[in-house]
Amino acid sequence: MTTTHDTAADPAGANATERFKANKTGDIINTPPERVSLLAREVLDSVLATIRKRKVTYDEYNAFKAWLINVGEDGEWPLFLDVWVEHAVEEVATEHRQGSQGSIEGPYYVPGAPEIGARGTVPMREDERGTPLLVRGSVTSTGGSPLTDAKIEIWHADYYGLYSQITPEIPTWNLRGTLSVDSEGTFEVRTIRPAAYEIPKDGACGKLIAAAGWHAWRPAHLHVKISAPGHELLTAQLYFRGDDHTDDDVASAVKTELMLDPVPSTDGEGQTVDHDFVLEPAQ
Ligand code: MBD
Ligand code: FE
Repeated sequence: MTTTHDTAADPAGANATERFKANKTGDIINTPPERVSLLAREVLDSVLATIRKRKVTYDEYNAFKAWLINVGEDGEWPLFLDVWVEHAVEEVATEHRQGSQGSIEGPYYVPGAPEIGARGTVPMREDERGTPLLVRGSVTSTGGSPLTDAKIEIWHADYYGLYSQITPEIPTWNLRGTLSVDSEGTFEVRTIRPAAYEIPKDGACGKLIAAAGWHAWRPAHLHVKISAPGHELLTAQLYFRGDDHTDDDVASAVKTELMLDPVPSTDGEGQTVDHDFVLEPAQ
């Protein structure tokens, strides 16, 4: 990556950009011109409305132009979009659902995490820091039947708020795993409680946050994707009741239905929580 401005941005942003290019097609060629025209026109109109209403100056316009260039140079378009825009797309995409609430995917999903069965521990370092956490539950269809072929992908940050494959020098699949539920549709996954996550502050997104006087925090969260044949993919995040920033997430992605309330484990150290997932039959 070549940067032509003076910040050396956290590699997390650029790594997320590479991931996005590897995972997605994201092409607009199948969108009819009328739709492109409508969306582009409305977005531009809302920008123009703000310029007129707030009497935006040339200095502000040029600062904005320089900042947009920086977002690209820092590889932070996925970070920017997933933090400030994705939550509305997720809301619209899932508003028809009767099943479990979803939340945004965010920039750090990697497909193909190691299989750990129906009762497993996510890959972690021998000295992985953090409170041990056991999450157990079931996957059912909205009608109530267990989905015995369901898979649960889980990924999350470590005790320091860092993700494998995004921050260098963390083992490749650290705190990333894929569960297959058992013949009753139930699962148990052992991991550690992640820390709150502060989005990188030394790139263009951080510049915006500093310039606006905002904060960069997301509450601690577990990311999940639950899939089963004949059902809509459920992408969600789970949060912890009472944690910092559950009510002022920079990414606006917290929902009350996604809040966990773990209790001390009876069988030893750490905490346990039950959480079930209900999937929508595919349309
Ligand atoms: C994250 O871990 C995340 O989940 C989101 C949405 C944005 C930045 C980092
Ligand atoms: Fe995250």
